[in-house]
Amino acid sequence: MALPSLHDIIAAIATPPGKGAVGIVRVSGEGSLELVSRLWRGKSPLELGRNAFTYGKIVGQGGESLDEALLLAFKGPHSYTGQDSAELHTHGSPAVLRKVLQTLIEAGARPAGPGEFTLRAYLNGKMDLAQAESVLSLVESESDAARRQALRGLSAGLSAKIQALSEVLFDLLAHIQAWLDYPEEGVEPAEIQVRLEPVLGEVRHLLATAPAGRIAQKGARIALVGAPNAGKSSLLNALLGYDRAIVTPVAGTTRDYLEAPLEIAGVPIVAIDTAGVRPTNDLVEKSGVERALQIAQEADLVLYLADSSTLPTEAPELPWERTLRVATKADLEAQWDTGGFVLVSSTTGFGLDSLRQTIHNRLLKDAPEGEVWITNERHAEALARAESHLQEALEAPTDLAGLSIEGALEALSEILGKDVSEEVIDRVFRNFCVGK
Ligand SMILES: Nc1nc2c(ncn2[C@@H]2O[C@H](COP(=O)(O)OP(=O)(O)O)[C@@H](O)[C@H]2O)c(=O)[nH]1
Ligand SMILES: [Mg+2]
Repeated sequence: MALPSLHDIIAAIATPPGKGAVGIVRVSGEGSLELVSRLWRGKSPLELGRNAFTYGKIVGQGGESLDEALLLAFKGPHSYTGQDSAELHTHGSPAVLRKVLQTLIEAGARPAGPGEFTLRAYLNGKMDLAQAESVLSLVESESDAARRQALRGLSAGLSAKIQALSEVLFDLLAHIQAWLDYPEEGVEPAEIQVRLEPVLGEVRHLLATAPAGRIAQKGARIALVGAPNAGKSSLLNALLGYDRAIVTPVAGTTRDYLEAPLEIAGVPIVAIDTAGVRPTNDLVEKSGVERALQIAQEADLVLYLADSSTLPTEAPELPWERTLRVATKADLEAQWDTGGFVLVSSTTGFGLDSLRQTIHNRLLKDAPEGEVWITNERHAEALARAESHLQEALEAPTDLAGLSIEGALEALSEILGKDVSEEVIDRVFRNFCVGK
């Protein structure tokens, strides 16, 4: 498979389908400003300053006026793609945008593939692969946490970290080589360990943020589990702010499960209300209970709800390391010691904010605010490989440690997109939208 050529002029509608106040058509490639100038009535983009805009008319090949527009001209290499580029900001009509795109194509441009502008930016060295992936994450971010992380990645937060780690490793390699060549002058092997350990520590620290990064990017599934009448459906409704689930004093009301999307402290959540867990011979209820326990096993976080106003029931088998204990009905008199539980009342709203905060902290617990997180599977996979190579290097005799360090360096450089195969590049950009 070959990557698309860098040498032709690409064009695409950059704004989403549908009507809007403004629509944008992007063009990039050597000769793109000349091409646009032939379809432009107004100050020529060739006579504009480096990054400048002007107002005028877009005309068809026959001179027919297509729309009044703003023309933004970027002289390469000072552009997003690194090549001459232009943006036409037209009225946001699908008919106008299609016509302008078609006219550009008739004049010699070709339709851009998904992410091809960003692909050019990467291939022209305007950004590394991790930054390009952050562009995609930013476009796709649906939560505030995801947006912040994507922006951090775009401004090379992760890249700088990877670069710094790689430099330490390169330095170490040089020292090991020196030691192999002149053992009497080089560093002691013990010193190599001392310098490797912090690198491994950093890699592990980064890797530990991956679950939180995935949750920030894709959201989390939270299961509400507990005995019948524990207040699961009431809590779901209270968190949602409207009555989604049926609430009754009759135990066993919720027999199937029910999913509802919400946002907790900037993280997209799917909350799952489940059937109350208790021993039963009712066939429907029994499969509801089984399903509830299954959902708990698969959830990112489980809320185990227990009614504080009645005598405690036996807790079911739950993934306790991912479970938060919640005592419900705090407005009633407690019948047991609720220490270690988050105390809430869905009736009065007591404790809901603190529950939200606790959920947020649990979901993102290994990802400190203000630091770089791993939000991308490809990065997590490469870091995991770097980790095992570094572990190997620590355990290997000095003359062999170099090989493992080289392995780690290779894995790290893949994150930045150095020496990656066209397949990898293709896979990254395939997920982009056209026009980005
Ligand atoms: N006083 C009080 N009653 C509650 C509270 N939450 C739920 N209930 C009541 O407890 C009963 C069972 O609630 P429900 O949400 O259906 O429990 P589920 O079976 O776990 O889904 C209903 O009668 C609710 O009105 C609460 O915070 N305070
Ligand atoms: Mg219920």
